[in-house]
Amino acid sequence: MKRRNFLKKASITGIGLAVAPTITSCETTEKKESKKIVADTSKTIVPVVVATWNFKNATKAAWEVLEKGGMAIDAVEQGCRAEEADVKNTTVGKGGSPDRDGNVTLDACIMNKEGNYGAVVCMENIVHPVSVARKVMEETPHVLLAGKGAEQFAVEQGFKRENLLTEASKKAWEKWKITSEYKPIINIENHDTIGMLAIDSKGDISGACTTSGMAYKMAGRVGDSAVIGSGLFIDNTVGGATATGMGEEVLKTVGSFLIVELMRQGRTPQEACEEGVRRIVTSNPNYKNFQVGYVALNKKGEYGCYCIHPGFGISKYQDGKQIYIESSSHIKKKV
Ligand code: SD4
Repeated sequence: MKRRNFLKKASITGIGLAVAPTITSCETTEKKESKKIVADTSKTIVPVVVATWNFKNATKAAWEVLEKGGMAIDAVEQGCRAEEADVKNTTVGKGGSPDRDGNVTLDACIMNKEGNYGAVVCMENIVHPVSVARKVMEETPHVLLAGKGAEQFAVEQGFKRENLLTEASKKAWEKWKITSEYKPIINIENHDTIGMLAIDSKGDISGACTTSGMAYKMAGRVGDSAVIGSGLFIDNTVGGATATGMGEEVLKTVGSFLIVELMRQGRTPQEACEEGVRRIVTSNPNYKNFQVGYVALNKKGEYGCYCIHPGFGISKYQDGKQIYIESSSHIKKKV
């Protein structure tokens, strides 16, 4: 089959409705209209972008790149930048919650269709770590820069230094300090990290992930989000996966790499995400006290998502339409 035909846009309506497999096995409830999304899965619908959580502005920004025929790598960078600049998101970029000493430290990575990867960890004072990660990928012989070195590189590349601690995040931190006993927080509510996967009209996939990490973490703590294979993994022959939640657990199971490898072996994105979560809950009896959520997208444009606790979901922009999809979860009721 000709590549162009293979990638041809398909209609969401039509014969496929009779077959009625959902485009994903996620619980595909559209929140606003509360209707089931069904599609003809025999055809591929590209371009498409999916992201952790309900990030409307981010998927819109990514879609604006994709609909003009832009590359997936540009789409995921632009999408992640939208969250990094949003001071209301306390888990990403400017306005992100600081560590327990009051310093905002950011982790971000990006991975392209050639399997190249760039990342920064524990970087301060720069609003857009995802763009610095891209510079690491494209302008250096390295893949990962940390701390002061990452910040210095960013400044050399023309990024401006800025205070990332907003009045609101400073106030919240000061409040936390009163009762915290200086203990880093591990809970299921500290979320809103963005992991994003996109396929462009050429059928190529890229991904990015960006976070300020766990709120009030220990100084120097690095989570999964910027670590290749954990918070993100892309293989342009298979698809991609990304993670949100308790980074330590994702790191220990190399979650995103695992999910991509499972898809390579024939699992659907949904099955692969479920297995990724299963690895964590079977090895950690404490799993009720933290959240992990995965999103996966294969090269056919099929996606899946799964998490430990209810409350996780993914945003998607495809075929000019934006939707939010609630994820099914290992634990069925809120604990
Ligand atoms: C981390 N995985 O640093 C990140 C946190 C996160 O939504 O995803 N929050 O562990």
